[in-house]
Parts: sequence; C-alpha cells; structure tokens
Amino acid sequence: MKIQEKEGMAMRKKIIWMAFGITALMLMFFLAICQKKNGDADYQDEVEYVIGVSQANMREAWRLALVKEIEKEVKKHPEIRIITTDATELVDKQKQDVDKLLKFGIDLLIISPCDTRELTEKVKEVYEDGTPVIVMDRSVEGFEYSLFIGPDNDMIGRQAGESVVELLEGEPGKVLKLCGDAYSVQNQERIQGFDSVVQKYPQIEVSTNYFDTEQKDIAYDAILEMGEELKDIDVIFGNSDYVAKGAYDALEYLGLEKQIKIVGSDGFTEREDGVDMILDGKIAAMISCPTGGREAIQYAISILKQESGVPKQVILRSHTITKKNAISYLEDLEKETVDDGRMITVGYSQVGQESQWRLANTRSIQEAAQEFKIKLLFDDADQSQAKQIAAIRRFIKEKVDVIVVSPVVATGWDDVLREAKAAGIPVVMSDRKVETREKDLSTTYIGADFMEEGRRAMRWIRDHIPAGKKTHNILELKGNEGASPTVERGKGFLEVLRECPGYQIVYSEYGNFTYEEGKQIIEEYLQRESWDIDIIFAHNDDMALGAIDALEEYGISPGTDVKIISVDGTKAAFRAMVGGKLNCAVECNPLLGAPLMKAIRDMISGKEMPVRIITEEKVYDQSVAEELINSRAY
Ligand code: GYE
Repeated sequence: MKIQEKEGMAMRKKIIWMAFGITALMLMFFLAICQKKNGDADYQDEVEYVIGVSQANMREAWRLALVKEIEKEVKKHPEIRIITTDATELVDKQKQDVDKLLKFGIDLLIISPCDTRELTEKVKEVYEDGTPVIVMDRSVEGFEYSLFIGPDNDMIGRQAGESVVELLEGEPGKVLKLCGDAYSVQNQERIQGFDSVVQKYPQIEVSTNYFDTEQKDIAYDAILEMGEELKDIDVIFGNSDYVAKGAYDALEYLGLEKQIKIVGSDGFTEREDGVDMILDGKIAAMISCPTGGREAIQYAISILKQESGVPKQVILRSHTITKKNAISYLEDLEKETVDDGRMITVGYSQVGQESQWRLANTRSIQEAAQEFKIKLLFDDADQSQAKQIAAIRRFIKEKVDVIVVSPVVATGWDDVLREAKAAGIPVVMSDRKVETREKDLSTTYIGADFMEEGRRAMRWIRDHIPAGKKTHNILELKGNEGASPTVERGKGFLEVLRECPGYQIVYSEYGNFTYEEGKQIIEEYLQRESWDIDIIFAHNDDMALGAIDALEEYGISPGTDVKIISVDGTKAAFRAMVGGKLNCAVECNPLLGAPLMKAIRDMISGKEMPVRIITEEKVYDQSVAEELINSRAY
C-alpha cells in the first residue's frame, strides 16, 4: 500500500474516533441533563418539613375530602412531605397513630380527632412536648394546641334553614330533616342552627327522619320506606352531600324529584357530588362545609417558619351554593393567592383609651401595621359611636383598602356598613362584634370568645370559693351597655351560675370598663346600711382595680374579705394578684395586631377570610401570678 494511501486511512480512522468521542460526550451530557430534570441525578434532599396527618377515619366522605385537600395543597410545596394515618374511628388506634407519627420524627401534627374529650390529653402531651399541633374540624377541650381550624356547624344549619324558608317563599310548607349520624356533635349543631331559623316561621311544619350513618344508600332506603308520609313534604334538608344524593335518587325512583326540593350540606366538588348536583338541577341549595385542608397547610408553613400572626382558632366560612353562584364558587376555590407585598391602606376605628387593655390593644395594632407593611389611618373615638361612624365615613371617602372597627356597642351600624359595602371596602370587626339586620355587612370577626370568658370566671368561683351554708352574694361590675364583651361575659357567667346553687348576683351595674366608674359603683354601694357582698365579678381589670381601691379606703380587705375576679389579665391585674388583692384574672388577649394584619394581607392576596379568628386565652390566679408577671406582654 502506498504511503499516501496509508496516511489517508490513518486520517480517516482518526476522524471516525473523534466523531465517536464527540457523540459519546454529547450522549453523556444529554443523559445527565435528563437525570437532572427528573431529579435523580443529584439527589437534593429538598424536603424541609414532614407533617403527620392523623385522620379519625377515611370512611366518611367529608374526612376523605379533608385529606385530599391537604394532599392537593402540599403538591404546591415541594419542601413538605405528609404522612397520613387512618384511625378507623378508634380512639386507641388514633393515639397509637400519633405516637407512630412522632417516632417518624414529624415536624408538625395535623389531627382530626375521633373524639374530642378522649384525644384532649394526647394533643396536649404532643403540644407541650414541643411539636406544633393543628386540630381540625372537632376541637379538643382547652387551648393546648397551636391552632384549631374548623367550620361553624351552627351557621351551616342556619344557612340551610334560610334556604328552606326562601324555597317556600313565605308559604306554608312541610320540611323533612333527613339526618345521618344525627347525634354527632357537629350534626347536632347543624340541626340546632337549622331549627333556630325555621322555628321563626309557624307556617312551616318540620318532621325528622334520623339514622345512624351518613351513607347515601341508607338515606335512599329511608326515603323509600316513608311511602305515604312523603306526599305532603315540600323540602328535604339532608345534612350531608351523600344523604342529599341518596334522597334525590330515591325521589327520582318514586317520580317525586320535581315535587320535593332538596337542601344539602358539605358541597363536595368531585363529579356527581354536591356542587355537581346543584349544576344538574337535582339539588336546590347546598351549604358548603369547608374542610380547611388548604388553610391547614398554609398555616402549618407559617407555624413551622415561626411567622407572627397565627391565631388560636380559625372558623371557616360556609357558602350557600345555588345554580346562580355554583360556577363562581368553583372558580374561587381554584383561585391562586399571591401576596405581591404592595402597600395596603387600612382605616382603623378604635373604641377609645378607657382601659389598660385598650392601650395594649392599640399598641399591638400600630406595631403590627408596621411589621406587615400596612399604612394605618387610626382614629380614637373616645367611646363615642357617633365618632366611630364619622371615622368610617372618612375612610370610605379616602378609599382605603380595608376598614377595621372595634365597635363600642354591638348595634346601630347597619347604615354605615352598607355604605362601606356599596363602596366595595371590606370591613373587619376587631375585638368586639356587631349585630346587623342585614347579613354579610362585615367579613370577619377577630377577637375573643367572651361567652367562654364569662363561663371561666364563674367556673373559677365554683372551684375555688366553695358554696357553704350561706349563699355567696355576688356584685357584678359590667362594661359598656350593649357592648358584645359586656353582653356575652354576662351571659357566659350566668350560664354556669345557674348550675351552681349557693351563689347569687345581688347587684349588677354598668361601669363602662373604666377604673373611675368601677370605684364609684363600689363607693356608692358602701353607703348602704350594710356591706353584704362576698364576691365581685368585674368584666375587666380596670373596674376591678377601682373596686379594690374603694374597698381599701373603706377598710375592707380586697382579695380576703371580698374575693375579686376580673377579665383581661393585664400586668396591673397580675400586680394586684401578687399583692393578694385580686383573686383571679381571666385572660382576654388584646394583642390582636399580628393575627389581624396577617388576615388582612391574606385577604388582599386573595385568600378567603375566615368567619371568625379567635385568640388564645388562659385563666390565672394568685398561685401563678408571681411566677408569670414578668413574662406578661401587656
Ligand atoms: O375587656 C376592656 C376594654 O373589648 C374585650 O374592652 C374589650 C374590652 C376589655 O375596655 O378592658
């Protein structure tokens, strides 16, 4: 072979090897990219948090929907993994499930308890051991958990009752309450809410058909078995999607589906579930029972990241779904929330400066506005409703994004709230509530459970001042007349008092939550021929402190000769307990700023506002006052 030919062959071989090498390199590069894309190549432990989900059972449709909603929300957060357990409605198994999840090293527990009382201790144990706990749907007793998220079943029942009344158009009619698992806590609350509305219409006759589980075939059979009884029925209220579906199928079989209308509750959104049945014209109205799964993951992330503003309880809003709004309801569920961090302007109408609680509340609101980058227009109304109404009108004129009101009294707000609604400005009630003739004039209430505070005050008296041969005489110092804390603390106190023979309220007077008026009421009472009071129940600390000074000036030893119980739990109250002059302070947390501003930012970012946001509260007495006083935040 000639040299040239040899050299040519060698060159050809070199080119072929080079081409092979380049191809091999490109192939390896391509494979690496593919592996990188499906995440296998460089295993990145992207999981930051593992959340345990302990579900009471996965048999009930609503509970399954809760887990599915959690799973759907988690998919948006690659840094989270969940482990779900099914207690099959067995208390002991749920306790074992929780222990197992803890052994897996979860960072946070979400639990929907089989039984509130039976799981209270287990939840408290986990929480106090340092693992955050979110309780769903059925709350446990007390406040030993991070957050409770659940529906307002009484409200769901009331909305169902209103739908039935609307369907009957004011005419006489016969309504059948068709309820599976009717004696569970949540269904009892729904039935109570339903009855509270329908009972106002004497022309509506109500019958019941209760059975033990919310299965559609049991509801189907229950309707078929009713036979002749169905002929006068105009509307059926089914307390769940599946009960409503079973009822519809039975009516369709009997050829009665056009004659008898159905109102259901839960409002699942899968094919052939509640909302579908609305769109198909099978069900006239469906009251949604939000599961809270989406909110649970959103709040879990805030808790794990130790963000401020997480409240103690979030009560979710239920919607009345009809053919008119079903599509928009489904669209809203899918709406993504984006907080673009833009400046939000909030108009805040504050009651005044009547108490230490109020001053702490104002500080909390103002500090949180800064923290959450919210421009605050703040008005102090000096306990005048007229000034508050004028301030709200100013906020409307200035086109603020949100109006927040701490209403000095509960009534008299309809007109100005209607003006805010007409201007498209959402109104949040902070601290105190309002009662309006028209529904939905305010979006959310954030504050305390005043009824529970009143109950706690009387429970403390019952447990620490034993009834004796002589009946204990109680003097009650009340807040502003017509203010929700005054009305509800008084109601809660009386609710427990009625169960406690050996105690009676012998005198009750409005002190408007101020020190001066609390002192004045006691001074005037001391002018009577004899002092016959054993216990003073003050609706807030400032009035209690006024009473203490009045008693001391008169030579009566407060805390000893007369036991004094107040509400708020301010540092001044702790000082009085340390000094033995006050016996008990039921906490009412004024630090609403962070949960309020977080809820406002969430609302502006598109999240649905809960119907109520409740803060954490405890009961303190002289046995813990000295140990805790320096840690008090207000
Ligand atoms: O108890 C009292 C304040 O609205 C809960 O008002 C608040 C009450 C609180 O003046 O100190």
